Amino acid sequence: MLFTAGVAFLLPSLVAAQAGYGGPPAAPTSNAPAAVPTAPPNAAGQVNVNVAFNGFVFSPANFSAPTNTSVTFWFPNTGIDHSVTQSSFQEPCTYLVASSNNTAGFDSGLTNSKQFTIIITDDTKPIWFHCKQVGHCGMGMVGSINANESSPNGFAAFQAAAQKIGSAEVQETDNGAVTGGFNAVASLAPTATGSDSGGSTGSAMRIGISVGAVLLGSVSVLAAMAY
Ligand SMILES: *[C@@H]1O[C@H](CO)[C@@H](O)[C@H](O)[C@H]1NC(C)=O
Ligand SMILES: *[C@@H]1O[C@H](CO)[C@@H](O)[C@H](O)[C@H]1NC(C)=O
Ligand SMILES: *[C@@H]1O[C@H](CO)[C@@H](O)[C@H](O)[C@H]1NC(C)=O
Ligand SMILES: *[C@@H]1O[C@H](CO)[C@@H](O)[C@H](O)[C@H]1NC(C)=O
Ligand SMILES: [Cu+2]
Repeated sequence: MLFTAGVAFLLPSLVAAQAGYGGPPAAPTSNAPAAVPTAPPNAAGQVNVNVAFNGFVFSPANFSAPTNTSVTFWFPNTGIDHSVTQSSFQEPCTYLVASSNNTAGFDSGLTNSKQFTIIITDDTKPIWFHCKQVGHCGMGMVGSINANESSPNGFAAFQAAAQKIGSAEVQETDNGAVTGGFNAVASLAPTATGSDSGGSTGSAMRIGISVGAVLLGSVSVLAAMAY
């Protein structure tokens, strides 16, 4: 308890930002919406991505991740649904389906207040994705994993292609979550944020995780400040 209070004293803004895990809702300290479950710091072999935490963007939107990395997308509860929907470089705002064998990309479906995880299965191939909420992809709400910026098919070119579609973006059908995918696979539909801490003691565990995340967050903030 004293320890937690000490952390809160040192890091009031981080504590407020992390309150979505299980603490009481915090008053907004910036124009970020209140009670948004923000992505915790990355663990080994794992990357967290914020979905529209502050503006209609994935954050980070472009990164590399070795095979077997687990990538978890954190959806806010701001009243606007978003998705993580696999696409192709050629068609940034269109769900990827291979008509030849009827194989489909991963898709969280439009959702909020959830987390959605994909596992990288081939880090030698780029993975492209977008938000299917109509208008968002055209505004540049797209992302890539293991894209090669030195090739013609980099993230910058992908996002520019999405923005070129702009308001001409076509509304896609939403059939809910689709597991599977190309070069990265989802094995589960989105789950409630924090539900992986499990069971009837979940709430207490989430508070524990939250404090741990705040401590880790403070370490990375301090590390970042050192540079
Ligand atoms: C995208 O990520 C890759 C891999 O980390 C990096 O090499 C590239 O420079 C990034 N592209 C942009 C536009 O930031
Ligand atoms: C990925 O995980 C699978 C299953 O554990 C393992 O067989 C494979 O060797 C791993 N690949 C890499 C590149 O780590
Ligand atoms: C289906 O087609 C896609 C694209 O051509 C390919 O990447 C994938 O491996 C194929 N899947 C199967 C099961 O044949
Ligand atoms: C990235 O693309 C460039 C240009 O096409 C190519 O020379 C390079 O080998 C690629 N890098 C990787 C890691 O695939
Ligand atoms: Cu969106």
